Amino acid sequence: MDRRYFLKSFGAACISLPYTQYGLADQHQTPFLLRAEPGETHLVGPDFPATHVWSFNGQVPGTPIRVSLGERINATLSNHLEDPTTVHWHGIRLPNDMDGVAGLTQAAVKPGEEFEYSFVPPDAGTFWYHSHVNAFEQVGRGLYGPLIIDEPDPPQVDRDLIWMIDDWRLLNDASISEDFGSGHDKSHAGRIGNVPTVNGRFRDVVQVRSGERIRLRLINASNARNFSLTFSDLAPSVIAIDGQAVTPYVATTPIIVGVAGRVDLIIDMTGEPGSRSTVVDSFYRDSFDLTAFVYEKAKPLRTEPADWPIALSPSQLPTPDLDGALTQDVIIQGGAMGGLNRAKLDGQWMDLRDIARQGLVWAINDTVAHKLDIPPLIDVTRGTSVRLIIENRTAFPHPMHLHGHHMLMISIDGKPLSTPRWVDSPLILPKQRVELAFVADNPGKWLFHCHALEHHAAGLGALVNVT
Ligand SMILES: [Cu+2]
Repeated sequence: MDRRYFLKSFGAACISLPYTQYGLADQHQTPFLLRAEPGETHLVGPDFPATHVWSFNGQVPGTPIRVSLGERINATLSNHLEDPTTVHWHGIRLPNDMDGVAGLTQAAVKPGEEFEYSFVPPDAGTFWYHSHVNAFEQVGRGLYGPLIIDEPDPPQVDRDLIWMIDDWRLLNDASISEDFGSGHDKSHAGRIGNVPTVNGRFRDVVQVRSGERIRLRLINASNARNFSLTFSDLAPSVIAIDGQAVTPYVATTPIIVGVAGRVDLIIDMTGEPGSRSTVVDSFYRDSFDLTAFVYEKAKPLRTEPADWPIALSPSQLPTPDLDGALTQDVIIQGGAMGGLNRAKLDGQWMDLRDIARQGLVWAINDTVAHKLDIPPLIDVTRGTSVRLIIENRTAFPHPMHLHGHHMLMISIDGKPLSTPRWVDSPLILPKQRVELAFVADNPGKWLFHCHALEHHAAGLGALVNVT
């Protein structure tokens, strides 16, 4: 297999006309039905065979679930796969027994069985849902979809678009490479693929009208690929990160969308009719065109950009008490070139080479999380403010996802952020030291883990217990 085949062979010249418009039809029936089932989809375009995927409702991304803030989500997961599965509602502060982590918050749903999820999301914003059983394989095969909670007072735009970005490792016949969870992926950057898609399409484009204002919701559903996006001559304003409002700012540097992260943008389409604006990723050494906006030839919708306000209502999250907070160091160790020699497995110190024989290579505070019934890293009573000091002593970035809560990012490498921001999946770069804080106000045992899915499978996780 040539991992660069698709990116090399189908360069920018290939982006011309849309072969389908990136469209995602919302699901309106309630309860929402999520059939986990095999399916086929043309990820790489009509000139290639369809790719055999696992999906929610036969499509990748799965059907968007969209409700208004305050509305209850009732969703039936119906498992038509040959493997057990669950649904995790990423970024939603929901009751613990609805969190969908097999073996921790519920039993995995067996083939032929169903599970009813029911909860009222407390926050508006851009979220997603995905399998939480063997996620490195199930999410990698397509078991995910967007989850949008609409604000009562959203900023006015002409169109509200979702771009669910994924990264597939395909063979040259467009079939999925079956090497899920390989030792190399576990110990290095995770499963980095060769076919980056937007809404399940490689190198498709989106048609826009000059002058229109778009809200663009970026969701990174990749196993392990992070994105750093530029929008050529456009000047996107960031209005939310990980579903939570930020004070709007015009992005002057590339927009980082780490694994599992979300970024909401407002973009005025300022290009000329008939022109194009390319969206380029440059997170890794080789940059590539992810997609492009292609302007219709029609005359501009408006000549001056709209002057409508773009700020979202501020987040309604509990503010942590930094002075009274419990401080917890979270030292991420291991992996290739990480220099870790020994770690604890089941409380026993072991040589990392012996641990690696079990497919485990990462640790937090010297402890390898190889199963879910490990002693919690943090064990607090409800309402406790917790300050996390995460130190990445490895050679790879780690998107660290905390379930059931949002965390306030306070500082990076000792430098306080001018405006702290709420996150649920912050990307911690190699050698970085990031300070976060949250109020542990949601009772239950919650996963806190690297969302580079192969890293989690290889021991990079911990538990937070709130009683
Ligand atoms: Cu990681």
